[in-house]
Amino acid sequence: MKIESITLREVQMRLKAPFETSFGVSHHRRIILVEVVADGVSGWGEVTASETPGYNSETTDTAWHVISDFVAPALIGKTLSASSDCPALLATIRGHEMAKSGVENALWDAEAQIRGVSLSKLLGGTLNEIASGVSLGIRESPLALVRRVEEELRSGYQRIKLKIKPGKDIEYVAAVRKEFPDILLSVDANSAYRLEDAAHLRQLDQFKLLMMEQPLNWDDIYAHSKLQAQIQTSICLDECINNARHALTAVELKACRIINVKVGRVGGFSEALRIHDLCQAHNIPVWCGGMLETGIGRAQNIALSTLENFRLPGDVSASKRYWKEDIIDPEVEVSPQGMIAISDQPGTGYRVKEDLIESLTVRKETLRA
Ligand code: OSB
Ligand code: MG
Repeated sequence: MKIESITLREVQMRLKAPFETSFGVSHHRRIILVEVVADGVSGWGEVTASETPGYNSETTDTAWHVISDFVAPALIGKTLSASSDCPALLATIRGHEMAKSGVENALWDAEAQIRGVSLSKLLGGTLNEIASGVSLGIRESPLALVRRVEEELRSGYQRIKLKIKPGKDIEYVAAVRKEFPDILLSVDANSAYRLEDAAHLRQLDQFKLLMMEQPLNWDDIYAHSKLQAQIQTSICLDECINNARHALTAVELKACRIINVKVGRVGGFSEALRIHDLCQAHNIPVWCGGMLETGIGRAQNIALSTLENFRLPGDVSASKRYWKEDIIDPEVEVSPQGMIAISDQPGTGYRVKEDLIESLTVRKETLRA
Protein backbone atom coordinates (compact mmCIF):
# COMPACT_ATOMS: atom_id res chain seq x y z
CA MET A 1 0.00 0.00 0.00
CA LYS A 2 1.48 3.30 -1.06
CA ILE A 3 0.42 6.21 1.13
CA GLU A 4 -0.41 9.08 -1.21
CA SER A 5 -1.99 11.74 1.01
CA ILE A 6 -3.36 12.42 4.47
CA THR A 7 -6.19 14.92 4.94
CA LEU A 8 -7.09 16.30 8.37
CA ARG A 9 -10.50 17.82 9.01
CA GLU A 10 -11.73 19.32 12.26
CA VAL A 11 -15.47 18.87 12.61
CA GLN A 12 -17.53 20.51 15.32
CA MET A 13 -20.57 18.65 16.58
CA ARG A 14 -22.98 19.30 19.42
CA LEU A 15 -23.80 16.36 21.69
CA LYS A 16 -27.53 15.69 22.07
CA ALA A 17 -27.08 15.99 25.83
CA PRO A 18 -24.18 17.24 27.98
CA PHE A 19 -21.93 14.46 29.32
CA GLU A 20 -20.51 14.95 32.85
CA THR A 21 -17.50 13.06 34.19
CA SER A 22 -15.38 13.68 37.30
CA PHE A 23 -13.10 15.92 35.16
CA GLY A 24 -15.73 18.12 33.53
CA VAL A 25 -18.80 18.51 31.33
CA SER A 26 -18.77 18.10 27.56
CA HIS A 27 -21.40 19.89 25.42
CA HIS A 28 -19.72 20.24 22.04
CA ARG A 29 -17.09 18.09 20.43
CA ARG A 30 -14.17 19.28 18.29
CA ILE A 31 -13.09 16.13 16.50
CA ILE A 32 -10.28 15.49 14.01
CA LEU A 33 -11.16 13.11 11.19
CA VAL A 34 -8.30 11.61 9.20
CA GLU A 35 -8.61 10.53 5.57
CA VAL A 36 -5.67 8.51 4.26
CA VAL A 37 -5.47 7.78 0.53
CA ALA A 38 -3.47 4.61 -0.20
CA ASP A 39 -3.41 2.92 -3.62
CA GLY A 40 -6.22 5.29 -4.64
CA VAL A 41 -8.51 4.14 -1.82
CA SER A 42 -9.75 6.44 0.99
CA GLY A 43 -9.60 5.10 4.53
CA TRP A 44 -11.05 7.07 7.44
CA GLY A 45 -9.94 7.39 11.06
CA GLU A 46 -10.95 9.47 14.08
CA VAL A 47 -8.75 11.12 16.69
CA THR A 48 -10.38 10.47 20.07
CA ALA A 49 -8.62 13.27 21.95
CA SER A 50 -10.88 15.55 24.01
CA GLU A 51 -10.94 19.33 23.73
CA THR A 52 -9.14 19.67 27.08
CA PRO A 53 -6.31 17.59 28.64
CA GLY A 54 -8.66 16.32 31.39
CA TYR A 55 -8.83 12.64 30.40
CA ASN A 56 -5.25 12.24 29.23
CA SER A 57 -2.59 14.71 28.13
CA GLU A 58 -3.69 15.01 24.50
CA THR A 59 -6.15 17.54 23.07
CA THR A 60 -7.73 18.16 19.68
CA ASP A 61 -5.10 20.81 19.01
CA THR A 62 -2.04 18.83 20.14
CA ALA A 63 -3.18 15.98 17.90
CA TRP A 64 -3.52 18.28 14.88
CA HIS A 65 0.01 19.59 15.48
CA VAL A 66 1.57 16.15 15.96
CA ILE A 67 -0.11 14.59 12.93
CA SER A 68 0.58 17.54 10.66
CA ASP A 69 4.21 18.07 11.69
CA PHE A 70 5.40 14.55 12.58
CA VAL A 71 3.05 11.63 11.82
CA ALA A 72 2.10 12.56 8.25
CA PRO A 73 5.69 13.37 7.14
CA ALA A 74 6.84 9.98 8.50
CA LEU A 75 4.26 8.11 6.39
CA ILE A 76 3.56 10.00 3.18
CA GLY A 77 5.17 8.44 0.12
CA LYS A 78 5.98 5.23 2.02
CA THR A 79 4.91 1.79 0.80
CA LEU A 80 3.69 -0.57 3.53
CA SER A 81 3.00 -4.28 3.19
CA ALA A 82 0.26 -3.96 5.84
CA SER A 83 -1.16 -1.39 8.28
CA SER A 84 0.65 -3.25 11.05
CA ASP A 85 3.89 -1.77 9.64
CA CYS A 86 2.69 1.66 10.76
CA PRO A 87 3.85 1.69 14.43
CA ALA A 88 7.49 0.99 13.44
CA LEU A 89 7.46 4.07 11.18
CA LEU A 90 6.10 6.20 14.05
CA ALA A 91 8.36 4.77 16.76
CA THR A 92 10.38 7.97 17.14
CA ILE A 93 7.26 9.88 18.22
CA ARG A 94 6.78 9.41 21.95
CA GLY A 95 3.29 9.48 23.44
CA HIS A 96 0.54 11.17 21.39
CA GLU A 97 -1.20 7.81 21.06
CA MET A 98 -4.53 9.31 19.98
CA ALA A 99 -2.89 11.31 17.20
CA LYS A 100 -1.08 8.22 15.89
CA SER A 101 -4.17 6.05 16.23
CA GLY A 102 -6.32 8.34 14.08
CA VAL A 103 -3.88 7.87 11.22
CA GLU A 104 -3.04 4.19 11.70
CA ASN A 105 -6.71 3.26 11.90
CA ALA A 106 -7.53 5.14 8.70
CA LEU A 107 -4.91 2.97 7.05
CA TRP A 108 -6.53 -0.22 8.40
CA ASP A 109 -9.84 0.93 6.91
CA ALA A 110 -8.13 1.49 3.55
CA GLU A 111 -6.37 -1.88 3.75
CA ALA A 112 -9.64 -3.72 4.46
CA GLN A 113 -11.21 -2.09 1.38
CA ILE A 114 -8.17 -2.84 -0.79
CA ARG A 115 -8.20 -6.49 0.28
CA GLY A 116 -12.00 -6.67 -0.04
CA VAL A 117 -12.53 -7.93 3.52
CA SER A 118 -14.37 -6.53 6.51
CA LEU A 119 -12.32 -4.59 9.04
CA SER A 120 -13.50 -7.08 11.65
CA LYS A 121 -12.00 -10.00 9.68
CA LEU A 122 -8.79 -8.10 8.94
CA LEU A 123 -8.35 -7.54 12.69
CA GLY A 124 -8.97 -11.23 13.40
CA GLY A 125 -12.49 -10.82 14.77
CA THR A 126 -14.85 -13.79 14.91
CA LEU A 127 -18.15 -12.56 16.39
CA ASN A 128 -21.03 -11.59 14.10
CA GLU A 129 -22.75 -9.47 16.73
CA ILE A 130 -21.49 -7.69 19.83
CA ALA A 131 -23.08 -6.81 23.19
CA SER A 132 -23.69 -3.15 23.87
CA GLY A 133 -23.57 -1.21 27.14
CA VAL A 134 -23.94 2.46 28.05
CA SER A 135 -21.92 4.96 30.06
CA LEU A 136 -24.09 7.43 31.97
CA GLY A 137 -22.78 10.84 32.99
CA ILE A 138 -23.13 12.26 36.49
CA ARG A 139 -26.70 13.48 37.26
CA GLU A 140 -28.19 16.09 39.55
CA SER A 141 -29.84 13.51 41.84
CA PRO A 142 -29.99 9.74 42.49
CA LEU A 143 -33.63 9.73 41.34
CA ALA A 144 -32.75 11.39 38.01
CA LEU A 145 -30.06 8.73 37.54
CA VAL A 146 -32.46 5.87 38.30
CA ARG A 147 -34.90 7.22 35.68
CA ARG A 148 -32.12 7.40 33.12
CA VAL A 149 -31.00 3.82 33.85
CA GLU A 150 -34.57 2.64 33.43
CA GLU A 151 -34.76 4.21 29.95
CA GLU A 152 -31.48 2.64 28.83
CA LEU A 153 -32.53 -0.79 30.08
CA ARG A 154 -35.80 -0.41 28.18
CA SER A 155 -33.73 0.23 25.02
CA GLY A 156 -32.05 -3.14 25.60
CA TYR A 157 -28.56 -2.17 26.82
CA GLN A 158 -26.87 -5.08 28.55
CA ARG A 159 -24.63 -3.25 31.01
CA ILE A 160 -24.95 0.12 32.72
CA LYS A 161 -21.89 2.12 33.75
CA LEU A 162 -22.31 5.05 36.13
CA LYS A 163 -19.83 7.91 36.27
CA ILE A 164 -18.97 8.74 39.89
CA LYS A 165 -16.93 11.31 41.82
CA PRO A 166 -16.57 12.14 45.53
CA GLY A 167 -19.96 13.33 46.83
CA LYS A 168 -21.81 11.71 43.91
CA ASP A 169 -21.05 8.06 44.50
CA ILE A 170 -22.39 5.72 47.22
CA GLU A 171 -25.88 7.20 47.40
CA TYR A 172 -26.23 7.17 43.59
CA VAL A 173 -25.04 3.60 43.18
CA ALA A 174 -27.21 2.45 46.11
CA ALA A 175 -30.32 3.98 44.51
CA VAL A 176 -29.70 2.29 41.16
CA ARG A 177 -28.84 -1.07 42.72
CA LYS A 178 -31.96 -1.00 44.90
CA GLU A 179 -34.19 -0.44 41.87
CA PHE A 180 -32.36 -2.97 39.65
CA PRO A 181 -30.94 -5.76 41.85
CA ASP A 182 -29.76 -8.03 39.01
CA ILE A 183 -28.38 -5.88 36.17
CA LEU A 184 -24.72 -5.79 35.12
CA LEU A 185 -23.67 -2.55 36.80
CA SER A 186 -20.30 -0.82 36.97
CA VAL A 187 -18.82 2.56 37.94
CA ASP A 188 -16.13 4.79 36.44
CA ALA A 189 -14.35 7.43 38.55
CA ASN A 190 -11.91 8.78 35.93
CA SER A 191 -9.15 9.12 38.56
CA ALA A 192 -11.22 11.11 41.09
CA TYR A 193 -10.02 9.25 44.24
CA ARG A 194 -6.78 8.63 46.13
CA LEU A 195 -5.45 5.50 47.81
CA GLU A 196 -6.42 7.07 51.18
CA ASP A 197 -10.06 6.70 50.03
CA ALA A 198 -9.81 2.87 50.12
CA ALA A 199 -12.22 2.51 53.08
CA HIS A 200 -14.72 4.79 51.35
CA LEU A 201 -14.49 2.87 48.08
CA ARG A 202 -14.87 -0.42 49.97
CA GLN A 203 -18.48 0.64 50.68
CA LEU A 204 -19.16 -0.06 47.00
CA ASP A 205 -18.37 -3.77 47.54
CA GLN A 206 -21.92 -4.35 48.85
CA PHE A 207 -23.44 -3.47 45.44
CA LYS A 208 -21.91 -6.44 43.56
CA LEU A 209 -20.51 -4.27 40.80
CA LEU A 210 -19.06 -5.85 37.69
CA MET A 211 -16.11 -3.47 38.05
CA MET A 212 -14.82 -0.14 39.31
CA GLU A 213 -13.05 1.68 36.48
CA GLN A 214 -9.94 3.82 37.03
CA PRO A 215 -10.57 5.04 40.61
CA LEU A 216 -7.04 6.42 41.18
CA ASN A 217 -4.48 8.57 39.38
CA TRP A 218 -4.45 8.42 35.59
CA ASP A 219 -0.79 7.31 35.48
CA ASP A 220 -0.46 5.20 38.64
CA ILE A 221 -0.64 1.44 38.16
CA TYR A 222 1.13 0.76 41.46
CA ALA A 223 -1.48 2.59 43.58
CA HIS A 224 -4.22 0.55 41.90
CA SER A 225 -2.41 -2.66 42.92
CA LYS A 226 -2.52 -1.45 46.54
CA LEU A 227 -6.22 -0.62 46.26
CA GLN A 228 -7.18 -3.90 44.54
CA ALA A 229 -5.73 -5.78 47.54
CA GLN A 230 -8.11 -3.84 49.83
CA ILE A 231 -11.43 -4.09 47.98
CA GLN A 232 -13.53 -6.97 46.61
CA THR A 233 -14.86 -5.16 43.55
CA SER A 234 -12.72 -5.86 40.46
CA ILE A 235 -10.73 -2.87 39.29
CA CYS A 236 -10.73 -2.14 35.56
CA LEU A 237 -7.97 0.12 34.25
CA ASP A 238 -8.65 2.67 31.52
CA GLU A 239 -6.42 5.81 31.62
CA CYS A 240 -3.37 3.91 32.98
CA ILE A 241 -2.97 1.55 30.01
CA ASN A 242 -1.31 3.09 26.93
CA ASN A 243 0.41 -0.02 25.56
CA ALA A 244 0.94 -3.75 26.07
CA ARG A 245 3.86 -3.13 28.45
CA HIS A 246 1.56 -1.18 30.76
CA ALA A 247 -1.00 -3.99 30.52
CA LEU A 248 1.63 -6.57 31.50
CA THR A 249 2.74 -4.41 34.43
CA ALA A 250 -0.87 -4.07 35.62
CA VAL A 251 -1.55 -7.79 35.31
CA GLU A 252 1.67 -8.82 37.09
CA LEU A 253 1.13 -6.29 39.89
CA LYS A 254 -2.52 -7.43 40.21
CA ALA A 255 -3.57 -3.80 39.78
CA CYS A 256 -6.77 -4.83 37.95
CA ARG A 257 -8.79 -7.87 36.87
CA ILE A 258 -10.27 -6.31 33.73
CA ILE A 259 -8.92 -3.89 31.11
CA ASN A 260 -10.84 -1.31 29.06
CA VAL A 261 -9.28 -1.15 25.58
CA LYS A 262 -9.70 2.17 23.80
CA VAL A 263 -7.96 1.98 20.48
CA GLY A 264 -7.11 5.70 20.53
CA ARG A 265 -5.60 5.62 24.02
CA VAL A 266 -3.22 2.81 23.05
CA GLY A 267 -2.02 4.27 19.73
CA GLY A 268 -4.01 2.28 17.17
CA PHE A 269 -5.24 -1.17 16.20
CA SER A 270 -1.78 -2.82 16.20
CA GLU A 271 -1.23 -2.09 19.89
CA ALA A 272 -4.88 -2.81 20.76
CA LEU A 273 -4.45 -6.30 19.28
CA ARG A 274 -1.28 -6.83 21.32
CA ILE A 275 -3.12 -5.90 24.52
CA HIS A 276 -6.03 -8.13 23.55
CA ASP A 277 -3.72 -11.11 23.05
CA LEU A 278 -1.72 -10.48 26.21
CA CYS A 279 -4.88 -10.21 28.33
CA GLN A 280 -6.31 -13.34 26.74
CA ALA A 281 -3.14 -15.26 27.63
CA HIS A 282 -3.48 -14.08 31.25
CA ASN A 283 -7.24 -14.74 31.42
CA ILE A 284 -8.03 -11.03 31.86
CA PRO A 285 -11.27 -10.07 30.05
CA VAL A 286 -11.21 -6.87 28.00
CA TRP A 287 -14.01 -4.65 26.67
CA CYS A 288 -14.11 -1.74 24.29
CA GLY A 289 -14.36 1.74 25.79
CA GLY A 290 -15.73 4.84 24.08
CA MET A 291 -14.76 8.51 23.79
CA LEU A 292 -18.04 10.04 22.57
CA GLU A 293 -17.00 9.20 19.01
CA THR A 294 -18.68 10.03 15.73
CA GLY A 295 -19.78 7.09 13.60
CA ILE A 296 -16.29 6.77 12.13
CA GLY A 297 -14.63 5.97 15.44
CA ARG A 298 -17.71 4.03 16.58
CA ALA A 299 -17.61 1.74 13.51
CA GLN A 300 -13.96 0.98 14.27
CA ASN A 301 -14.77 0.23 17.92
CA ILE A 302 -17.42 -2.19 16.69
CA ALA A 303 -14.92 -4.01 14.46
CA LEU A 304 -12.42 -4.30 17.33
CA SER A 305 -15.11 -5.64 19.68
CA THR A 306 -15.53 -8.74 17.50
CA LEU A 307 -12.27 -10.24 18.81
CA GLU A 308 -12.65 -13.24 21.07
CA ASN A 309 -11.42 -11.79 24.38
CA PHE A 310 -13.81 -8.81 24.23
CA ARG A 311 -15.91 -10.75 26.69
CA LEU A 312 -17.89 -7.94 28.36
CA PRO A 313 -20.36 -5.44 26.84
CA GLY A 314 -18.54 -2.27 25.73
CA ASP A 315 -19.33 1.45 25.86
CA VAL A 316 -20.21 1.16 22.18
CA SER A 317 -23.79 2.30 21.86
CA ALA A 318 -26.21 3.66 19.24
CA SER A 319 -25.41 6.79 17.19
CA LYS A 320 -28.69 8.37 18.26
CA ARG A 321 -27.61 8.52 21.92
CA TYR A 322 -24.97 11.09 20.92
CA TRP A 323 -25.93 12.87 17.69
CA LYS A 324 -28.95 14.33 15.95
CA GLU A 325 -27.42 13.03 12.71
CA ASP A 326 -24.32 10.82 12.63
CA ILE A 327 -21.71 11.09 9.84
CA ILE A 328 -22.07 7.48 8.69
CA ASP A 329 -24.77 5.57 6.84
CA PRO A 330 -26.40 3.51 8.18
CA GLU A 331 -26.15 4.89 11.72
CA VAL A 332 -25.08 2.48 14.47
CA GLU A 333 -28.18 0.75 15.82
CA VAL A 334 -28.68 -1.44 18.86
CA SER A 335 -31.30 -4.21 18.85
CA PRO A 336 -33.94 -4.55 21.60
CA GLN A 337 -31.68 -7.34 22.93
CA GLY A 338 -28.79 -4.90 23.24
CA MET A 339 -26.76 -6.25 20.33
CA ILE A 340 -25.02 -4.58 17.37
CA ALA A 341 -24.88 -6.64 14.15
CA ILE A 342 -21.54 -6.88 12.32
CA SER A 343 -21.40 -6.19 8.58
CA ASP A 344 -19.36 -8.49 6.31
CA GLN A 345 -18.94 -5.76 3.67
CA PRO A 346 -15.39 -4.64 2.82
CA GLY A 347 -14.14 -2.02 5.30
CA THR A 348 -16.28 -1.02 8.27
CA GLY A 349 -19.58 -1.63 6.46
CA TYR A 350 -20.63 1.97 7.14
CA ARG A 351 -20.47 4.63 4.39
CA VAL A 352 -18.90 7.96 5.32
CA LYS A 353 -21.25 10.91 4.58
CA GLU A 354 -18.74 13.24 2.96
CA ASP A 355 -21.24 16.05 2.26
CA LEU A 356 -22.33 16.21 5.87
CA ILE A 357 -18.70 16.12 7.01
CA GLU A 358 -17.87 18.98 4.64
CA SER A 359 -20.65 21.10 6.16
CA LEU A 360 -19.38 20.40 9.71
CA THR A 361 -15.72 21.09 8.86
CA VAL A 362 -14.10 24.20 10.36
CA ARG A 363 -10.52 23.55 9.20
CA LYS A 364 -8.89 21.26 6.70
CA GLU A 365 -5.33 20.46 5.64
CA THR A 366 -4.10 17.99 3.04
CA LEU A 367 -0.54 16.68 3.29
CA ARG A 368 1.05 15.01 0.29
CA ALA A 369 4.54 14.25 -1.03
O1 OSB B 1 -13.62 7.12 30.89
O2 OSB B 1 -14.66 5.86 29.57
C1 OSB B 1 -14.33 7.00 29.92
C2 OSB B 1 -16.11 9.61 27.74
C3 OSB B 1 -15.10 10.56 27.62
C4 OSB B 1 -13.93 10.36 28.29
C5 OSB B 1 -13.71 9.22 29.05
C6 OSB B 1 -14.69 8.25 29.14
C7 OSB B 1 -15.91 8.46 28.51
C8 OSB B 1 -17.06 7.56 28.61
C9 OSB B 1 -18.06 7.63 27.49
O3 OSB B 1 -17.26 6.84 29.54
C10 OSB B 1 -18.17 6.41 26.69
C11 OSB B 1 -19.00 6.65 25.46
O4 OSB B 1 -20.23 6.56 25.55
O5 OSB B 1 -18.42 6.96 24.40
MG1 MG C 1 -13.17 5.22 31.72
